[in-house]
Amino acid sequence: MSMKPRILQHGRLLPSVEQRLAQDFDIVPLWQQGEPLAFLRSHGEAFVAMAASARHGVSGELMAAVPGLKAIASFGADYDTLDIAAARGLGIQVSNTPDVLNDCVADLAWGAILDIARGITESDRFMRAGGWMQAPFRLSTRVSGKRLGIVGLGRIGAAIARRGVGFSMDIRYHNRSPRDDAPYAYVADLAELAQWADFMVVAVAGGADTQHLISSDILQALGPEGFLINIGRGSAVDEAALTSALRSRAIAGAALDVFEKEPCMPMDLVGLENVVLLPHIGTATHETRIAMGELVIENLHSFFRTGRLATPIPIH
Ligand code: 8YV
Repeated sequence: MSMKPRILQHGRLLPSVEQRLAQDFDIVPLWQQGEPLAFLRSHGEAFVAMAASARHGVSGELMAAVPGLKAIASFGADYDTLDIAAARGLGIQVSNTPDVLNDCVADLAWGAILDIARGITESDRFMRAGGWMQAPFRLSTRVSGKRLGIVGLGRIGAAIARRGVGFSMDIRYHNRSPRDDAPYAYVADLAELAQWADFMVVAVAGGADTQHLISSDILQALGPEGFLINIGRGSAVDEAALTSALRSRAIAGAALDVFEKEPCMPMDLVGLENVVLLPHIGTATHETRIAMGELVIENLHSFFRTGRLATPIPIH
């Protein structure tokens, strides 16, 4: 009999992370057991811990089908796809993988800001199509020294803001409440921040609290000179309103790493030049994905050693 603690794994992880998990734990991959709920009805009692991923999420129904479940270690910073209320009700601890991904997500946010303002991928398309032979590329928009509005000054938002200092940006932010450790001006009214900002970066988590926070009114406030960058969650932006704002040039442009119904996006965006489209790659570097995997493993070890996860999600 294996001496390794047994873990239920829900959803695939990076192959290297799965290999590392298998070194330390006896993994039972749920997706290989036929119909998950039927499998759990007969075998659910064998598990106290689960490795999961923000991409696949964990429903309350699945949690309830594992009667002895005490801990879920999820791969990803956000946990909008996990039924946290159900976990609380069932006495299940949940961990995420915060901090280790801040830098790479913030780097990508800056790539997106520079791209949409300076037309980097657009000019790449222009080069490949032989456009330079016909005429010089269009003029673009300066970034340095402009106004940067951060929606959601959490750990990722703060990493984005710090980089903005290097670009001599004037930085303000909107949050549910001001942060006393932030050296940037707090703007309580999101529409006011949008009106002020040249570049507005959305770095909020998903879920009911932020659903369509960026509404058609906020886009109107951002205005025809303003750019929207979203590296948080697609659900935070009203995508239909954004698509029409981009089409009518009610805003100058957008760079999007996240969408409402991934891996789909509104096909109307494909024909627009004033949008940069990215396939949810904020955390997708070798280094960050490995660090996220290590943190999942650390959480599981901590749970089996002490009964507590190492990086439990914050209690709201
Ligand atoms: C992806 C993310 O969800 O950490 C997050 O919240 O958005 C990303 O890391 C990742 O694919 C997790 O599976």
